Amino acid sequence: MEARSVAVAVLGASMVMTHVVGPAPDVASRPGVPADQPLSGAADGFAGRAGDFDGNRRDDVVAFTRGEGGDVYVARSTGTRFDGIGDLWSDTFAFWSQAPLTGDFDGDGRSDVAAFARGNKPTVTVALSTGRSFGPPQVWATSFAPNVEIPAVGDVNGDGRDDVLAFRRGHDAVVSVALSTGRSFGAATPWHGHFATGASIPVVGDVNGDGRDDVVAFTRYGAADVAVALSTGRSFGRAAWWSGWFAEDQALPGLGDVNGDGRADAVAFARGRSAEVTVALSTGRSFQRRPTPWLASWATREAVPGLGDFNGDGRDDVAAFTRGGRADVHVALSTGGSFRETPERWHEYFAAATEIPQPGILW
Ligand SMILES: [Ca+2]
Ligand SMILES: [Ca+2]
Ligand SMILES: [Ca+2]
Ligand SMILES: [Ca+2]
Repeated sequence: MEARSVAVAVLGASMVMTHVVGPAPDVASRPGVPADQPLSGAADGFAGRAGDFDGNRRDDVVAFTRGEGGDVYVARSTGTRFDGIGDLWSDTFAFWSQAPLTGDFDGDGRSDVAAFARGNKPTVTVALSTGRSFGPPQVWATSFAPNVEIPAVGDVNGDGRDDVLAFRRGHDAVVSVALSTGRSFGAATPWHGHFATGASIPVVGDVNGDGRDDVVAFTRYGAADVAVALSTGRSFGRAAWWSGWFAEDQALPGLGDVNGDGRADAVAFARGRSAEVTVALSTGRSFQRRPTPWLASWATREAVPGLGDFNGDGRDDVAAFTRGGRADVHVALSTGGSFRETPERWHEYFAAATEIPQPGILW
């Protein structure tokens, strides 16, 4: 409580990114998203799913200050809002421009956090949830997601423990996986030789509902193709087109089971002028040919959208983090056929300035 109050006071005084800006990132973590600049463009980014840090089956939100401070705040869902304003769950996690993601890496039902350093010292650090805080940072891998590879999290072999993925993209678009043993990540293993090429955006989710997370690549822009490679439990199979037109231009793509049938659906946040949210439900073999608008305007301007089941009804909802000086968090709950915005904000001060919220699609 105290630490957060100080941050609030300082932020109110200067209205700038007080506890994010620090000395320049060291060389090792430099290829990541700069800690002291707004996230934008298509060159680099990452996206994470929601975490349930206290294990009560409602997804919560987390914010990483990164930079020099490495503070991590959690606000737990009550089902109608995110509770708490100073809940510091760690003060030594995810520094500088590391990419912070969530996942249940030890499979105890409570979500943990992982930080990817990338660059030329590609360490992956994990802090396990105790249900009330994150434990000490532990190095779970020393050579995973090097350089500018895109990190992601998912349970690709379906054993109940989340694993880590790295997408190389570009021409040599290898997808690497390191399986969780519950105490560390195993060796990086190629699970696909050519997936999410060029500047495609990779997303991880269980699109066919078999309990193993699959990989999806969105080309966006004028092509707006969507490719899927299903997990066999040991690798990702041949890529198949699941949609010929979804998430065009600079729309931010995500995956979430928005209708609660056990299969992850495709969600696109247009942002910009229209800011529409479009859904293409998974049939288990493809995404619906005719995507439908589920919400007219969401996550406008620079707000960060995210997906998670915040009220615990089994259907994924959408969040929007305004960040900056306002730092509001809004939620629109899934009805199974649309997203309905709740009249009240779910938090009045969370993920301020350029803090990284999760769940968040940060491209
Ligand atoms: Ca929870
Ligand atoms: Ca696993
Ligand atoms: Ca679904
Ligand atoms: Ca829900």
